[in-house]
Amino acid sequence: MSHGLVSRQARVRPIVCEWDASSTKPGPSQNSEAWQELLPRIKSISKPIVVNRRLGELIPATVTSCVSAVLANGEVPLLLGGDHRLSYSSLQAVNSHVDLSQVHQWDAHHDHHQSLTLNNYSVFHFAQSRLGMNIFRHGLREDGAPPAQIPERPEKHVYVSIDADYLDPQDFASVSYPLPVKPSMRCDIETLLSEVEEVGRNFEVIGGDVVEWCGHRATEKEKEIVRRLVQGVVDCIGK
Ligand SMILES: [Mn+2]
Repeated sequence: MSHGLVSRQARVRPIVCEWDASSTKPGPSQNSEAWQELLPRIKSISKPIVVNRRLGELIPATVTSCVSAVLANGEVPLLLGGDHRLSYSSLQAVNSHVDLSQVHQWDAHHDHHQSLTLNNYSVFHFAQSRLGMNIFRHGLREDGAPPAQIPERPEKHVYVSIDADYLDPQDFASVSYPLPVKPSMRCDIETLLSEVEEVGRNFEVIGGDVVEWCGHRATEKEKEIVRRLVQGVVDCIGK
């Protein structure tokens, strides 16, 4: 452990990766400028690691290496995407550092489709079948999700994965795959932050990601929502 590099004020290390690993609709791949504009306004966060998009097909492996290095340094990784496929790269690293078996996913979709390839709509199918993770979902309104499994042992560490399309498209439209919210549901920033906070109160959050945001076409109001979201996640996972 290199304690000299870890300050109590800033335990969270952002890893910016403006790349769509598998999305057919590009959007979150153009996020570098949006994250660059937003990160200086986030309190208690370390200097970001920016994954250079010229690495191309090597990016998923690079993300795994970066997350692993951040954990080895005693910090908490926060991956800022990019698309949801990248969460798998982060989970692979986290899974090799701690006994992790639960992911909390905020997302309109389950991203748990059976597919021969690992992509942004099969990522949690692979996280469950290959990494043995239980996925606990918030804000889901896509049909056909497999039920969450009851963990066999008490959870200690959890990972939080936030897809920006969790948010109600009436308030937040800068995503590639918006889904309307059902009348019985509330998927606003306040609900999201209170659920993240509750997860943080009950478990040690070992890492997280915010993905699928199309920052390049976000309004100022939407950028402020994402700023609050990232700050809330940082406050939760950096304590
Ligand atoms: Mn989604």
